[in-house]
This record gives sequence, C-alpha cells and structure tokens, in this order.
Amino acid sequence: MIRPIVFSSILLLAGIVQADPAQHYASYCADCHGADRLGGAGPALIPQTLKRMRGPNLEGVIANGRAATQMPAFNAELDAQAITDLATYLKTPLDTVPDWTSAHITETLWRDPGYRPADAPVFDADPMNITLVVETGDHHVSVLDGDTFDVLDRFETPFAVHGGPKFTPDGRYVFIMSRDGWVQKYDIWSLQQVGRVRAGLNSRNIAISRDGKHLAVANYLPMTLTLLSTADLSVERVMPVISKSGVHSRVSAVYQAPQRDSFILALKDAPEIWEVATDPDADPVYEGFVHSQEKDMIEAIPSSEGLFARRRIEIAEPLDDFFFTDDYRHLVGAARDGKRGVVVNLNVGREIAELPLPGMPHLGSGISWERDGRRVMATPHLKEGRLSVIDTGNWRVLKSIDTDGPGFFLRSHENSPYIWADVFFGPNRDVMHVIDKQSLEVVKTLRPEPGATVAHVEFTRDGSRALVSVWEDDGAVIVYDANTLKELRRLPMRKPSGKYNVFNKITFSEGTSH
Ligand code: DHE
Repeated sequence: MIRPIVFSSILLLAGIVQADPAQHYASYCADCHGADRLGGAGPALIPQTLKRMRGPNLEGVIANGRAATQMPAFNAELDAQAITDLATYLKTPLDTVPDWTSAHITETLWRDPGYRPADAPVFDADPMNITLVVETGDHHVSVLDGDTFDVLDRFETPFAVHGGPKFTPDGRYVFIMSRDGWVQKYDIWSLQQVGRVRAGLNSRNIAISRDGKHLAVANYLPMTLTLLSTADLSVERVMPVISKSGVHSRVSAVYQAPQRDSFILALKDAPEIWEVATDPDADPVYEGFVHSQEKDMIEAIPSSEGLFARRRIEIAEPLDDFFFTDDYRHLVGAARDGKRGVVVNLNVGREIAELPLPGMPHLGSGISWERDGRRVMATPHLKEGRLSVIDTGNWRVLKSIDTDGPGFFLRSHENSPYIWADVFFGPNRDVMHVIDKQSLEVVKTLRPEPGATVAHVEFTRDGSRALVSVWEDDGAVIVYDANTLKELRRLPMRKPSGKYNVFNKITFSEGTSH
C-alpha cells in the first residue's frame, strides 16, 4: 500500500495538486521538529516560541536555512508562496496541547555519557569570578575567566535560551533553560555538560531553591510548575496551576525568595500569587510569616511534609514581572494596563500600595541601593524613554530620569557608584547610559558601536569591570573599567545577550536582578 504522504508527493511532483502547508510540514519539517510541531532534534515550531525569534524572519530561515545550525535551506523544494504559507501555518496555535506529565518529562532525561565530574576546578581562574555569556546567535554559552577574560569553554545550549541561568549556592553547577522547556545542567568545575531534561513544552524561566536542591520551571505549555531535583534532574513534582476559582493559568515566572525559603510564582491568567515552600520543615504553612489576625487569608495545601506546600495570595488582578525588596517582604508587580506598579506585602498576603508607572515598567529588571539612608529602587520602562526611581520606604516615585529611549535592563554593583541603563528600542538602541546613584543624573552616555544594539551589563565579582553586550550576530562583549568608564577589551561573541557572574548571582548582589 502507498503511504498517504508518498502518494501526495507523487501527485505533487506530477503537478496534479497544490500541497497545503500541513503537507509541506509533514514532508520537510516533521522529522526534526516533531509531527506535533513540539520539537525533536530541532526546536518546537509554535507561535509561543517563534514570536520571540529575533534575527532572520521565519520565511528567510525556511528559504535559506540557519547558519551554524542543522537547519537546511528549502528554497529549492518550495516556491515563495509555499514558504509564506508554511510560515503562516507555523504561526498558527496548535489545536490541542498534549499532556506533559512527569512520565513524559522523565523519558526525555539525557545524561551526557562523556561527563566526568572533577574533584576541583580544572582551571586556575577564581571559580567565584567566572562569568557566563549567553550567545543567542548560535545557541552557545561562553565561560569567561572574570580576571583575564579568557574563554575557558564554549558549549552548546538548547535552542533559544531565555532568562538568567541559575547557579547552585556553592557556584559549582549551573542550570540553563530554553523557551522549549529544556533544562541543561553544566558543571563549571569540570567545564562539562552533565545532562538535559525537557521540563515543559513552552517555558518561561527557572529558579533554584535556597539550599540548591530543587529547580522550579515555570511553564506556559502546559500550565504547570515543574519541580526537578538538581542532583540528577529527576522530576520531583509537576504541579498543575489552577486558581481557587478553577481557572487554569500559565506561569509568567518563578522566583527564588531566599529569606522565605520558598519560590514565588506570578500567574498570568488568575488574580493570585503563589508561594511554594522549599523547606521540608516548613510550618503547617508559613505560620512564621503570617501576622496572626491575617491567618485566615492563607490557604494551605497540606503535603506530607512542608516541602512544596503551597500558599495562595489573592490579589485584585493578575500581576507579573516582579521586583522584590531585599528582605523579600514586599514585591512590586506590573498591572495589566501597563500604567501601574502594585506593591504586595508577602507576609500579610495582600496589596498595600500602588505606584503610578505609565509606559509599561519592566520591574523584573529593577535594582535597589541605599541613598541618603533610604532604600530606593529603579526600574526601566519598555514603552517610554525613562527610568523611575522609587523610595521603597513610602512607595513614592522619587524621580523620573529621561533616557534616549525605552530600555530593557539595569545593572549596578555594591562597589559601584553608577547604574548602567541600556536603550533597547528605537533609533538610539546603540546607547548605554551611566547614571550616578546619588545625584540620579546621567553622567555619561556611551555609544561604543554606532548603529549596533548595545544592552545588558554584568559586573565582575569586585565591581571593578562592567561587561556590555553588543547584541548583534557579529557582536562582542565590551569590558569597561567601571570607575573611569574607559573601554579596556572587546571579546568577539555571536549575539551575546545576558552575562552572569557566579559570585554576584549566588550572593544576590544588590545591583543584580534575580
Ligand atoms: Fe526576558 C529575563 C520575561 C522578552 C532576554 N525575561 C526575564 C525574566 C522574565 C522575562 C520573567 C526573569 C527570568 C529569570 O531570569 O529568571 N522577557 C520576558 C517577557 O515577558 C518578554 C517581555 C516577552 C517574552 O516573550 O518572553 C521578554 N527577554 C525578552 C527578549 O525579547 C529578550 C531581550 C531576548 C530573548 O532572549 O528573548 C529577553 N530576559 C532576557 C534576558 C534575561 C531575561 C537576557 C535575563 C536577565 C538577567 O540579567 O537576569
């Protein structure tokens, strides 16, 4: 019997029927990207991940392939119209999303057979001053010696890494997540990949528990939180995310709250914030954190132990993109209308203030520092060229600092007098502002590569050097003297995005978003 796909290909060759994009998908794409479009050797081809694809557009990738990957060109097999139709098909949501249970996740677990753990770092560099550079141009991470800026290793990641890699508290292992839900474990001491597991189908970010034993993966598809053991990437629990009123919700992001020994979850589709205990001895549920007369606001899901017990905080409307105060008593979330920040007291479990923050604040990039004896924070705005500086004692906006366009990331360091603020959108996206933390004035505007996007800063362990990404395919990481603001080095990189210093991350340095 002739298989339908072979039969239709014969008809196509004979020019008898015009293939539809689903047929083209089955013929040319399914082998690598999965019959269900959820990925295989190649990434998932669904709108949730494709809309974030920066660089060459989808039609260009289908026609010409993708450099430095296994993706071939199809312009000989498909004409321009067929390529356009196929791209439209790939941007159409799936009719149904399959289950992604703990059994499915476990089936994907892969341990690198070449991995040999080392007893001590296999390099002379300071293991606490290692900095990882995510290179999105060809899906690699470079491991930099933070003193000499030598590249100690460059390893392949899953396709389309997003969010900050998360380090174990001793700085030895790091976990990296892709938008397709793959989590990769890498051993910094031995400079080797340990393994991978697919924890979700479309994921947002990861967080590691205070003790470094558990990794939480926030998922859009399916609507779950996956909890993995960091020791061997095995599944500890898949938690369906369903609100008190029964609404299934995507998880916008998960954050570690170290002082609380918990994960905090931003729910995309329900007016709740979740707190998930990572302490096996957690009190029945957070008794220690709850003001006595507020106890009735806390709903506990009993678990055999305190580990992964959940607490719901009900709020007026869904919030996401959280900034946390240093003590993790308060968070500020962005309201849906893109005009307000809402302050939630996590101890009492309710909203306590609102801040006027028009132009879509990007609170997740917020940083805080001490100024005139008061703790202040600053946040960029994704739709307005300004930074808002907020007094976290009275939740008032202290100052709005004008910038040359909307920015994405902010960074500082406890040893630095400056904040570094990029301009990510618009004609001035080649600009990086340096702002004095005391006067709140722009002291210098850097334009290191006219016309090229310049974004995201990370400091070395001691704060003496600032590393800036030239966010282009043929890009670079520029090393600046963080005090004189002079350029010292340029390290060629393939579209470098985020950079992450081990020490700054594991010590929750005050100039770093977590
Ligand atoms: Fe991100 C971090 C959400 C688009 C690059 N981004 C984060 C985090 C969240 C988030 C919740 C914190 C996670 C963490 O580190 O654990 N990002 C979102 C969005 O909702 C948004 C606006 C749209 C989306 O579709 O996801 C978005 N992000 C982008 C991009 O377009 C960026 C610039 C390029 C890309 O790779 O997709 C981008 N996001 C980053 C980076 C971080 C990040 C580099 C880590 C910053 C850090 O210093 O920790």
